[in-house]
Amino acid sequence: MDVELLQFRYSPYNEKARWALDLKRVPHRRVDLMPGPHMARVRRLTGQTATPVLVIDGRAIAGSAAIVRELDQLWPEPTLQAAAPASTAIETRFDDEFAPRIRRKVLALLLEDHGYFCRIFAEGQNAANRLIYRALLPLAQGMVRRGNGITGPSAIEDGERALQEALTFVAERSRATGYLAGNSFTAADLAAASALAMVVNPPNSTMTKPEPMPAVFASWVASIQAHPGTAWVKSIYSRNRTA
Ligand SMILES: N[C@@H](CCC(=O)N[C@@H](CS)C(=O)NCC(=O)O)C(=O)O
Repeated sequence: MDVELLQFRYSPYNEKARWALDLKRVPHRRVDLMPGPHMARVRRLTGQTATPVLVIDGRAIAGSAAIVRELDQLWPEPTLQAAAPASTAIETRFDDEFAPRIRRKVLALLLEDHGYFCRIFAEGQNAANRLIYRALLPLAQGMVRRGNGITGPSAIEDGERALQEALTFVAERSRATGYLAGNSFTAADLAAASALAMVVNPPNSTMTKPEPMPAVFASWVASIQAHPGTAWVKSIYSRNRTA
């Protein structure tokens, strides 16, 4: 089978798709898209603009949950129990509630440093594309804010609240077995760890941010390092994030 992932490098939903592909050892290609210029290509394939998009033998699948389900059917081992209600409920909570709220604060802080924003989101592009992206960002940043619901300081404060709620949720929920749904790694763990990786910044991973991080972002990352939820994300990454 020919498998191609159209992705953004630093995105929780794209990380979910990458992680599922890696876990199941599915041979595939990854195409890095830049937020903004990605729209035409993704819309042509799927009728909407969000990444990740997985193309299997020419058939495009949009949405991380749909992708993980499809991968679980086509490559059942190891199972992510992507269709099991206990796992799906937690996955949906992270996909639809926690990740978008946390992402608002992440993007708002990153947009304070255009050089760093471009370094992150244009990584892997050629020099010309990087230059164009940097030049367009002052114009495009309004679109990024609007598209992600960054309406003002209250949206950013809410991102912090969501992060704390989500860290507490995983710390408590994983206490019994080390996992969020049952006693093995499922789509719930995949979604939660990928969402929290935006701020936990697990080392040596596809979500590790380039150094040096902007000071404000670095101190945010530092502020949660002692949280038991952060310890859970790091341990899940070191145990289950096979590259
Ligand atoms: N519910 C979707 C959300 C995907 C999403 O929000 N993707 C973002 C990146 S983090 C994106 O591609 N945004 C650009 C756009 O929507 O045009 C999923 O699970 O895949």
